[in-house]
Amino acid sequence: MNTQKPFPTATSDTGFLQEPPCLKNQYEDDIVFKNILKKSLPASVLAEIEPDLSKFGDRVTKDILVMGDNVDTPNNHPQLKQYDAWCRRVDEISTAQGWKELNDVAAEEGLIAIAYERKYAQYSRIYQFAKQYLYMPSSAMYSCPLSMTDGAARVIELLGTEEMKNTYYNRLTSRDPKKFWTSGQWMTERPGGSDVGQSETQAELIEGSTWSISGFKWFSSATTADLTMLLARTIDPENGTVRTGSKGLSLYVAEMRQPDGQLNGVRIHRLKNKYGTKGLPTAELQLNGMKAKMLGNTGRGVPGIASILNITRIYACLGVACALRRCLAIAKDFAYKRHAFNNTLDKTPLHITTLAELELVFRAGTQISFYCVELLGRTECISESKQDADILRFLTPIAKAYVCKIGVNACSEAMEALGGQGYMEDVGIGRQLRDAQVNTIWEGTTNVLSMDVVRVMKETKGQCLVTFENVKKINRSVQTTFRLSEAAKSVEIALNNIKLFIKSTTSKIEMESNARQLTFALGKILAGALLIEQAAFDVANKIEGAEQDIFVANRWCCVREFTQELIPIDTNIVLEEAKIVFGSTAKI
Ligand code: MFK
Repeated sequence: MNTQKPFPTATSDTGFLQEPPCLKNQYEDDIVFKNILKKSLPASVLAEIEPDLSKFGDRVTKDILVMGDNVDTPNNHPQLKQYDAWCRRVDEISTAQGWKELNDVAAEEGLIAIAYERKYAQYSRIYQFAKQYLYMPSSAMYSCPLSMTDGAARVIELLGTEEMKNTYYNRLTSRDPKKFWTSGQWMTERPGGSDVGQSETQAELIEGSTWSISGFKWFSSATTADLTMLLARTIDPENGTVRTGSKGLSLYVAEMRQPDGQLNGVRIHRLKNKYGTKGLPTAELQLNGMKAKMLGNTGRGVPGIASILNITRIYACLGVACALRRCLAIAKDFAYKRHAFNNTLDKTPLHITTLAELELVFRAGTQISFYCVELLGRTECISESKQDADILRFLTPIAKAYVCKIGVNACSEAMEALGGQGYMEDVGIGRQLRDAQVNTIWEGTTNVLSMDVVRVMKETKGQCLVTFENVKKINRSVQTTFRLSEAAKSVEIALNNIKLFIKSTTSKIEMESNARQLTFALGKILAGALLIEQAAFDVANKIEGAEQDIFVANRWCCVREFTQELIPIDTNIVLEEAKIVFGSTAKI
């Protein structure tokens, strides 16, 4: 008979009988991330930036995490004061002290500046996003204004006047917190956020190059930003008419406040009550005569703002990958400490199998994210990189749609790995999950992005799939690595399946009904190729973690579902069934 001494009496002072998980240095503790950097950066660049990354990896577990916690404390959530005591309209948003501090940290640490100083040419983007990767999970969504600031800086660099570059661009890319400005991006209106062509806001030329903008913006994230990029329907100064649809929209830039500190024709209608991203002020705005300047040409607003979108979409993709990394850091440390059923969880087969599956998702998502970042850097810094730009155009919607979708589900699983403790707010997973969820939605939902993938395929007459020739190249280069050849073969088979599907799908309705499956299949294949490439690189360079990476690549690519990922739905049957279940008699 097993016996033991009676337990001491549990009281409210004894606490949960569990050593809490702890966060280690988020750079030093993350071999996956370190190996991606080794693969994507010249050794000399990595050697130069590594001390900064290590220092920052420590900071994000200390003072920066405290700032993020401060932002996420319910009493500190943004508040809107619309009137002062004398019933004068003031429309002031108050934010947490941590929110202001996170802004200053972002400037000082060069979270935007690094990309535009271009000290390391195309590799500057990797350095910058490496710091974003560390910052995001601790920043309580300050990464949202930063992502739009980054996109705004790029758009001004591409389309701005000299004056805009000397003023706005310099501020957006400054390292001095006193000079540093952030930018919002206002696109979504009452008719919706996806079908931008229905926008109602209008712009009228009032004098010189100054426009007056009026309308209603339904979602303005980062309402406390200093600047904003917005779409509006241009009233033709010659005949006073407007063009309907998205071709009637132009891109404008406006300062949030006038030189006297008053809001620039903006009324804050109300703050949004969101599911997550609680510390981030998102508002509905009434614009009445907001003074603005046009950026780019009349009627080219959508392609103009797309330069911002293509950057914020990469932030969304990486944002989910690093949120998952944070969840896993907590869940894995917990697994070593938590005793249950006579063992610690790390010795429980089902527990470690579950966490290992999540680790695969994290590695896949991080590989895809940094591949996009690498392409972004090349596109910006290498003048002949038209091919990289085309690849990036095709991969960005795939990356965001796929990584956000698999990553959010994985964050939810990671929460479960801590049982009831995982569901507790202060443990740190709840915030990651809630905030990660927005990334599947904002800047293009999964379905909108899947339709974008189909659109690019159509526009390029399938040429964009040449992108995936790169995947083949990656694979061919590792055929010699015996232990990866099966995985490489799997990738080829899956890719051929996709090509067959595209060739045999001639009807628009069939292609659209399968757009999600197609996008996810492309994402999965891309991840497979990148995981193989990483493993091959590690083996060739005798890098710590090579053995693990070989297992990861094989586990990702050599399962039956991988080659069968794209199982097209039979449109006729599915649509008919869906209509019956939905109760629709509409002709589709
Ligand atoms: C973080 C806190 C969040 C708080 C809560 C937030 C909740 C959500 C708030 C939001 O609503 S976020 C905003 C979400 N909206 C979007 O992200 C837009 C999604 N819709 C799309 O992306 C549509 O595909 C698009 C608006 C672009 C469709 O517009 P059009 O005009 O019907 O499409 P069209 O004709 O294909 O594209 C017009 C031009 O833009 C074309 O160029 P050309 O005129 O030269 O032919 C396209 O090639 C170009 N274009 C479109 N997308 C592009 C692009 N160019 C480069 N990159 C892209 N991604």
